[in-house]
Amino acid sequence: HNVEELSLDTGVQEMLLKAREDGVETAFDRSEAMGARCKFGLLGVCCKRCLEGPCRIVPGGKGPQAGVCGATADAIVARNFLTLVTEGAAPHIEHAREVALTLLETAEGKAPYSISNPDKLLDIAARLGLTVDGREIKEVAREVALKALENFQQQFGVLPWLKIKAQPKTVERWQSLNVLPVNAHLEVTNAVNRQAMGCDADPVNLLLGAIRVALTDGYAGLHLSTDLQDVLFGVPAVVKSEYRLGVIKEDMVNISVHGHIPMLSEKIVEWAEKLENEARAVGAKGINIFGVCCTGNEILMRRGVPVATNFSSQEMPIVTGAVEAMVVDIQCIMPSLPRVAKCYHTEIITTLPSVKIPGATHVEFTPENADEAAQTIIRKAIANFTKRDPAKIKIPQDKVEAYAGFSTEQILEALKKVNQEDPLQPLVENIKSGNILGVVALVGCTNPRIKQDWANVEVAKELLKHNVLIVATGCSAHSLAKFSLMSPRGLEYCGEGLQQVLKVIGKANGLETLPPVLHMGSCVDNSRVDDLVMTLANYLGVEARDLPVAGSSPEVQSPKALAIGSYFLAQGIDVHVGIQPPIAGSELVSNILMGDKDRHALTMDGLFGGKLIYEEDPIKAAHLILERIIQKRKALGL
Ligand code: BF8
Repeated sequence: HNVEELSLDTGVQEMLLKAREDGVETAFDRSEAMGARCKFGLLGVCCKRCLEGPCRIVPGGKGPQAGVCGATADAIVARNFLTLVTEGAAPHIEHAREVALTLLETAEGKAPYSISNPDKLLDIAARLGLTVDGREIKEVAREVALKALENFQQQFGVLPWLKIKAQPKTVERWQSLNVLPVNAHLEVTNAVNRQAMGCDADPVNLLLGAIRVALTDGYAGLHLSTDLQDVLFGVPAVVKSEYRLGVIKEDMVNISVHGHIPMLSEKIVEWAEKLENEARAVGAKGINIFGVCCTGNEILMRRGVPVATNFSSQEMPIVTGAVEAMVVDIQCIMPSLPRVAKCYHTEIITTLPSVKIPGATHVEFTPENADEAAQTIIRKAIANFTKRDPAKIKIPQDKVEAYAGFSTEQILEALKKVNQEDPLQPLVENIKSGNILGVVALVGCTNPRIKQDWANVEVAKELLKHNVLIVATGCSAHSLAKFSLMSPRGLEYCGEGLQQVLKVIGKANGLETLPPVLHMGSCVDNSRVDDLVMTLANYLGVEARDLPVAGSSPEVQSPKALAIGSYFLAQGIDVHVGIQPPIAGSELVSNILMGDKDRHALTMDGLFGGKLIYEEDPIKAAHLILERIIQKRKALGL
């Protein structure tokens, strides 16, 4: 393929050409070499849970219609879907547990972090029913951390974080369908257990099981991570930064942070400042930290650190020949990184015991040794600066400006500048009048199966044209930022009504305009999207499922995105995916997940109020989303 067909990002195109010249294989090459994907896998009808098989069902009745054990296509597809959602939820749950432990160790003085946002801590403590008056902040932090850890321990009752966040009426519905989670470890074990050979074979029960895991993901994964990270590192507020490979600087020690956990990246940023002198001593002008993937989002949102690139092109910073170290923690890290780095002087540094890669250096990171680990990593990078091969250096010049930092708290602050007493009133009035037709969260990944950034950007532009306000997270947010949708320049893509609203709110805040896409953070920060939806729903006295809102993940690759999507479905929010989910091998499962409640007896739409929409064409997808938004508006009498 021509590089123009592989990515919309010109810097990535340039580096793909360089990789070819340097003899480096990339994810884009491997995707092409993989050829057409396995049909059975795409349909979800392959089962390899035991040693009787692997079995596969041939669609259309022309071969085996059940596995050796008798499992039908419906059971196999539903079980595989549950597997994906579980594999998506577990990483978020582990992430949240690590943050809770870090908060505990911080409160006990064992880890070198501080409580950056006592207000948020006190708010959470109050919601949890803890006594806060007259108590030391560290004492409250310790109790909140212990309460957070109950999300992984309690044997009875409902997940504590769900209880403090969800709407009572929605909780009743979940209760009646028996999908309320008890604790995160129990739910993951239970989900793995029911998928096991000879266990749950009822497709409906299995799909409800997926919803139960998705709710666990939402509350014990996403919400818990964001809340406690905000307590430790601060609630994001508007920042201006830069995007694209042009943020890599030729005359500096370049360190890329890649992965998901801010405990590590925050420390790297902190120590990079402190060790600038050592970088100067080897002839560099200083230390330049830049982000890749979601940890990039975390330090962008809170520190304004620039972002080089997103998932599919994570190998490209190395190809510039100017990156001294790529530090990784967990999730979405391609095992190919050390192989690419071998052609250059870049050192790939893994940091956690559960994510090691052959060819990488391992510097073990724990909350307690965070300062030492960060210093070791930065000193390794500084030492690598002198090993550069000038003949191999080529950095794309493109970079663009972007605004980020739109936590729910920040959005409310911005709205207060328009109406101090009743900040939501202007937003709601504009939704009622149609100046804002609805709100869509553009979330999820990029995927080497399709042209990088293209579908994310096209869906967004089409929605903006129809006056849909967009919030974004994850790698999808990176796509939109790279194409100026997070800067005032993005205004030209918006319909008139939306333009007006963005300008009014922007002016009240001393800006020319708000950007048309509001960056809400990393993938765990889809909790912020949920917070925003809850704030609106509670203000209007309706449920989330009644609002003209939707989620869209045009370039999804990770099961994590499917877990998050299922969490939105459970809330009654429609979710679009632009890559075929592996469910087409069962009509029953497809109808339950994607069908309309008026046409099928049993659907997510009927049970919860939201459905899965699969459409690869971004323009058609945008219109399917718009149709549903208009339906929801009508039901609200708008
Ligand atoms: O958690 S968007 S490719 S980096 S899975 Fe991964 Fe997808 Fe990026 Fe962040 Ni989210």
